[in-house]
Amino acid sequence: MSTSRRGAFIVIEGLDRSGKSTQADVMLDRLNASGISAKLMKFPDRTTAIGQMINAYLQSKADLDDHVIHLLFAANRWELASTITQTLESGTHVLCDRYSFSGIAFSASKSALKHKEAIPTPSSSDIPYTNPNLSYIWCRDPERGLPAPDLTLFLDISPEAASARGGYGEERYEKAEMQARVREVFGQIGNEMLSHNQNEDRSEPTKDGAQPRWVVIDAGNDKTTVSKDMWAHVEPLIAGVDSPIGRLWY
Ligand code: NYM
Ligand code: MG
Repeated sequence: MSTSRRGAFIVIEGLDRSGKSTQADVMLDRLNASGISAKLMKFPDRTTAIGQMINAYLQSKADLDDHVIHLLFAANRWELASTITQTLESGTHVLCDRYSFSGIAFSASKSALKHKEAIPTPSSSDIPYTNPNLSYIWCRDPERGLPAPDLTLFLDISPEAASARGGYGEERYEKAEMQARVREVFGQIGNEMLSHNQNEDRSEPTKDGAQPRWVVIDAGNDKTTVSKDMWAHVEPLIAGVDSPIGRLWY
C-alpha cells in the first residue's frame, strides 16, 4: 500500500458460537497468504492484568458488580487502544475478534434480564432504554472515543442455531435466554451505526473504498459461504485507507 495509506480496522462481532474466531483465523490466513500485513487482536484480551480479572469473572472464580465488570471490559480496550492506532498507522490491518459492541450488548442485555423487563423500542437516540442501571447509553459512554472500526462484520445467527453447534460452554453469559437479549441489543447497535452512516452520507461506497461501517453477515450458512460473504466487504479495504482513524460515537 502507498505510504500515505493506513491499515484498515476490521471488527468481527456476534453472539457466542457465531463463528467469529474461526472466521478471523480464515481471514488472517487469507491476508497473510497474499503478503498483506495484518494483525489479529481479540477482546477481552485475557493476558493483561485487567484481562485476568475479566477472565476470573467469566469463569465464575470472582464476583464483581455489574458496573465494575462493564468498566473493566472497556478499560481492557483502552489499554490496547494505542496499540491499535500505532498498528494501523504503520500500515498493518487490524482484525479484531469482538470490540465495544460486545461490551454494550452483553452488559445492557444483562441489565434487562435482571430487571425482567422487555427491552423497549427506543423512542429517541438519547434514551433508547428505560432500565435504570446499565442503560444502553451508560454502557456506551466508556467506549466513546476509542478507535472506530472502518468496518464491522456482524455474524448473525439465531441463539438456537448457535447452541446447536455443540451447545454453549461453561462461562457466564453462555445461555440461550441471555444470547437472545444480546442479539436484540446488537440489532439496536446496528441500526444506530447505519443511521450514523446515512447522516454522514457514508451509506454508499466511496472511491477510496470507504464502506458502510456495519454489515450483517448470515452466519447460519456454511463456513466457506460465510468467509466469502465477509471477504466481499474486506477486499475493498486491503489497499489501505486514506481517511484518518475515526473515534467511536463522535
Ligand atoms: N464480553 C466480551 C462482554 O461481556 N463484554 C465485552 O466487552 C467483551 C469484549 O465476554 N460471552 C463477553 C462476551 C463473551 C465473553 O468472550 C468472552 P470470548 O470471545 O468468548 O472470549
Ligand atoms: Mg466465548
